Amino acid sequence: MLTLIKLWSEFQRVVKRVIMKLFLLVLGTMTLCRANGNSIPCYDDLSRPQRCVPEFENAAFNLSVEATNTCGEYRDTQYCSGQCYNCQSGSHPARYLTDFHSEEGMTRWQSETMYEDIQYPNSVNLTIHLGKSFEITYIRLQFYSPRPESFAIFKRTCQDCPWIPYQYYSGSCDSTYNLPDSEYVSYNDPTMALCTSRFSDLSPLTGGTIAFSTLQNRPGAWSFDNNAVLQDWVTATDILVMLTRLNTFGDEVFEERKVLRSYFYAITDFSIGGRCKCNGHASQCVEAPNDPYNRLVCQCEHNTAGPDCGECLPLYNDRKWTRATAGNANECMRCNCNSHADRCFFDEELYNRTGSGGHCMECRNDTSGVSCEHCRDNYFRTSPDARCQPCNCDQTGSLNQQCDSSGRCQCKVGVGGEGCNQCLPNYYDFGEDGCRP
Ligand SMILES: [Ca+2]
Repeated sequence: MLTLIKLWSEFQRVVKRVIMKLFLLVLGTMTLCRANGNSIPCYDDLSRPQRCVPEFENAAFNLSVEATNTCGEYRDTQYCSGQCYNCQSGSHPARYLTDFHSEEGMTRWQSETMYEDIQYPNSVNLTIHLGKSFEITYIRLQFYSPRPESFAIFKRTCQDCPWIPYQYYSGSCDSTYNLPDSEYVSYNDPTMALCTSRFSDLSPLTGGTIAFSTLQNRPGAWSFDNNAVLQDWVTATDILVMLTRLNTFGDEVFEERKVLRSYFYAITDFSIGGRCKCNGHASQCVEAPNDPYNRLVCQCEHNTAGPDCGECLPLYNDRKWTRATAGNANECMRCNCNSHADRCFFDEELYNRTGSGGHCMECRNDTSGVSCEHCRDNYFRTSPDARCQPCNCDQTGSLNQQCDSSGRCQCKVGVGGEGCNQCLPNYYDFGEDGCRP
């Protein structure tokens, strides 16, 4: 019986270990590879349009990170962790934040130490430019050093836009960031940035992780599809991590060189989980053609266009551009311009009146009208398929320049002839008042 119990518990241990290994494997591939989670195609098996999304990926993978401070960057410096080591240029560069590394050979970025004066109120910033807007699910940092006493994550949505705080982590929320220590998001302000003290302990001394989930505990997240405020909230083109204050044992007050050199920021991995933002109208993002900055663009479907598929193609504005939802692809609809125009704009008033909002622009072939459906002023045609021709009504002999559908002009009294250009028989004195009998 005893052997049976032993065997059973051994079996359980093996199963647990296998499950853990599998879990780590999945997690590893998710964070380390840029391409992984499934994309959804923009058309179903019957070629009907449906909401589509690019694959879920680590958007930070292999991207360069701008660090305002890196150990050894300008001259060799020392850091101590048990014994002391040299850091020289290239020892712990910022690219090690987003590189591919194995569990055994973890590479890390590292800052200068407190000896070089990086402690609060000085801060160290890490910035990643994603190259286009992404919808961010999480931002994760894996520390080699203890997690900071205070740091913050910001995002912005364009190159010149202001930085918007996502989350503060601090053992001193009140004094460092002037915020309450809270994990509660108010219904009235679903995009407020919180400050939490939960992840700011000195322990673990190494290997601590912090993951910020953009939608966790956010009111309205369950109806994300219809929540424009939260859709904006998860959107970012750049991410900034501001390392504000180092965690210490308090022994730095003695200003002993070796102690000061034992305090620094070091991060092994900086991941950003999310999808390239295409508003439900693309299943792939690709490098923009001929772009010197290697920026990405969506490969737009559903007759949409723009880097984020945020507008309709020029001839597809018959209804207002709308983001795709789970229930509706909201594809852009072609305007009816009778083949006489390549562009149209969405005319809300026209849409409300007729259910079709496409207002054609720059009608060709002397046509005019919201659908280029009739001839422009002072032109005529004999049938809807015929070409529009000029009326050529005589300036002097015609009441106006517009002719009827057979090209007949309206002549003044006593006037006749082609385009009202002469007096009728038995009339004379062709002039501004017509002809006299
Ligand atoms: Ca690394």
